[in-house]
Amino acid sequence: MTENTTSQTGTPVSSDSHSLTSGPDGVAALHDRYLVEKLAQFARERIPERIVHAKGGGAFGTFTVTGDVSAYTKAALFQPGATTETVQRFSSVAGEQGSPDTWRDVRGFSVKFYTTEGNYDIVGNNTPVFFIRDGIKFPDFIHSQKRLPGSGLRDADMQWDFWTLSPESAHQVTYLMGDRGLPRSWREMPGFGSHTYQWINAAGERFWVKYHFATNQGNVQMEGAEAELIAGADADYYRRDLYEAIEAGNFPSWDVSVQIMPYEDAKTYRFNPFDLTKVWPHADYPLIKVGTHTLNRNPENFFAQIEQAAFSPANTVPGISISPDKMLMARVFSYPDAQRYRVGTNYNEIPVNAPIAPVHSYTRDGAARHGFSPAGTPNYAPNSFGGPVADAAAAGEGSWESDGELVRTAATLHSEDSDFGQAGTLYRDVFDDAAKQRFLETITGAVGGVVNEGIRERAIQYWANVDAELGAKLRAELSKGTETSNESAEYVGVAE
Ligand code: HDE
Repeated sequence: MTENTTSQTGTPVSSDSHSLTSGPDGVAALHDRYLVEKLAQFARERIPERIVHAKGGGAFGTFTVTGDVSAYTKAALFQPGATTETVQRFSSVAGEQGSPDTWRDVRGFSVKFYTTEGNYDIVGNNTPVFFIRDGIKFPDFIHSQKRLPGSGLRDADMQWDFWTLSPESAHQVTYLMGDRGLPRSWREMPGFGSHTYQWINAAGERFWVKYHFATNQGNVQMEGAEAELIAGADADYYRRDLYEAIEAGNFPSWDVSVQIMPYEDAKTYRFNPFDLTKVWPHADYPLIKVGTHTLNRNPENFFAQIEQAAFSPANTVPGISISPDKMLMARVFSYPDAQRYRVGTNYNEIPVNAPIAPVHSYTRDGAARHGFSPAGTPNYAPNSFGGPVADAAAAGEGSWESDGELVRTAATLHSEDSDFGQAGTLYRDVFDDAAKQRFLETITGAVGGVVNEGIRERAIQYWANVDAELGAKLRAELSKGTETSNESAEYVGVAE
């Protein structure tokens, strides 16, 4: 039997086609409360899009532990044989909500684990490093990658100005301009926790850890020209690919591994292990397999379950903590702050964000509050009436030594730290000859879009610092470009 339409308060309504008017050709009545409700609700359908990672898609899944890392963490979700339900969101960073999926960009890789000890989120990217190493630079970095305030256009000068004045970006820009900047789909790319996190085992011993998600669909990329065509033909290419694969029962999966660094090694390791612009070479810290993450269920409602999903590096569980990475510490503040604004104060009550673990909290009220404790429960702590009590042992928070003077300064350099070293290694040792050639073409196109001579010169020097020969090749390619454009300018002049 078809159900009758009702208002939001459950009252049957008489029409979804006709407003209440004074006669068939007369004025509309303000007391047509159903018309008013429909239009008022409609005008409020959108919430602010994420200031970064606005365009994305996602699905639900299951994480199954197949290895044994109990020597390094006591977290329940990583104990042998454990299975945990998850939700994952993929995204691009700079584009707006309707932007094409195949624009060259870093891709977000966020997983929320609904564990028995509370929600645990890994909010990473498809690259193991990032453009900057101090969160105070993030708003400026993002402004430079988004749009000019005047024209509303994206701008190569602004992008390269920021990057070349922030040389710590070189490693990530090498990833971005290389093949990995254009994955063929979200299914066919890896994921990384990127930062160094802390793990704590049952005996209280601490370790530093990095997460790796290796795709079981193979790492596949697309070429620049194809990506541009798809950007025009199907802006939702990645979102569609993921949805259709899961609908067809073709469930994508990733093998999850970790690199483990003993706590004391961090002090003397050749790279500062808390610098997000650096990787730990696998030869130093090999991958240890933990388990497999499989996506197996599409959202039933994109807005409720994906748009309102709120991931945060602040969501840790006993046995897992953060590290003294300045980027990570800034993120621990920023995500819940963004979500209180974007979704609302009580965003953790929305089903996609709500933990399966019971919540006993003294926070209360706020817009659209849904949950509350039984009337007799005290709403302050400490109290004498049997309210919940905090337990340092159960929380198992991480820690590290820190008793320095308050300063504003760069983090300590370790013996092999430099802005360009690992970028050069990636270019020389990881890219094969064909990849090197594609890389040169991509940076020639990107730097070729820079109009300001000083910034263009700095961009050439930036790549020369990554690899001297690469810098020379780029200079040669760009000077060819200048000749061509001069010729065509002359030609246009003649034609006129
Ligand atoms: Fe984010 N980032 N970020 N980011 N980020 C957000 O959170 C921020 C950074 C990443 O699928 C925002 O809820 C700061 C690194 C992903 O919903 C915001 C800094 C990495 C997503 C925010 C960074 C990321 C976001 C936007 C510098 C990879 C999408 C709205 C310290 C390791 C999550 C929101 C999703 C989203 C802030 C840097 C990944 C504003 C301040 C590094 C995957 O809170």
